[in-house]
Amino acid sequence: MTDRRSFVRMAIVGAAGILVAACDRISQSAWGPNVLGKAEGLNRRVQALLSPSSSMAREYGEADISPVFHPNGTTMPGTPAYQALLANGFRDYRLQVDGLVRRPARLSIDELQRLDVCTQITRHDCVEGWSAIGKWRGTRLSAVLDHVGVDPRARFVVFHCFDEMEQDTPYYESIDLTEARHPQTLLAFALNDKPLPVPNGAPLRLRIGRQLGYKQAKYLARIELVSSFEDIGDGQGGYWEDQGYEWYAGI
Ligand SMILES: Nc1nc2c(c(=O)[nH]1)N[C@H]1C(S)=C(S)[C@@H](COP(=O)(O)O)O[C@H]1N2
Ligand SMILES: [Mo]
Repeated sequence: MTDRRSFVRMAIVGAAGILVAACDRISQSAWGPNVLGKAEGLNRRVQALLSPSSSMAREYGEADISPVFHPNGTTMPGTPAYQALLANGFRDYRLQVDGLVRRPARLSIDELQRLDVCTQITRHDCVEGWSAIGKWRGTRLSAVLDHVGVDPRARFVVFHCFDEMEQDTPYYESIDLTEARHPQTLLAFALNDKPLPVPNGAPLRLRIGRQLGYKQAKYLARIELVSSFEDIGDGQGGYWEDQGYEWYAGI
């Protein structure tokens, strides 16, 4: 157990080092290396770092990037709203951010690019039994939350997508605020140094490092801050969760 812990801790410190290199404003974040440094030798804090709420997903090198990032699920949303945006090269795209926030916003990709942008190479694991490593570039969700100001009553972030799985049943997902504020949680607009391709969720998708593929909502239309997801879809927190999948899909 001790060996495993020190191994995991080394992995965390290593991942934090990569983040320092790859990301613009990690030092301002409570997750930065200062916190890791102070935690050295302090059992309780180290314990907290090893808990699922604060661990880092492994980051990879350029050489590990999969030659093809296999698309899965929806690969071309057929809804008129999406088709209209696509026809105009997503120039009119705005991410709507609302619900329990102080300043609801409609953010263009350009505006998102002016917030805290970060690049990471992480592995995507689908329950169907395939994995792919991709290089994602995107805005930290924590920066978007700070931009709009989260109401203290909010507990979850719900991601509403453009694609419908059945008539009037759009894909959706949700995560709690701890996962939302994790430094590896991004709203990604680029994959492997190119604008996010349509099959992989253009123009914007969620990337969370530590959970399975179905949590990584593509084709983001709207982000809603809520205190409960009881009234959304069938109330289980996501399209696949409504079909019986686990809400917390840790890898
Ligand atoms: N909007 C939307 N997001 C989605 C899906 C989907 O069908 N629609 N499929 C999910 C599943 S099961 C996986 S494995 C990944 C696939 O991402 P990819 O197409 O980039 O490989 O997206 C997830 N996010
Ligand atoms: Mo998946």
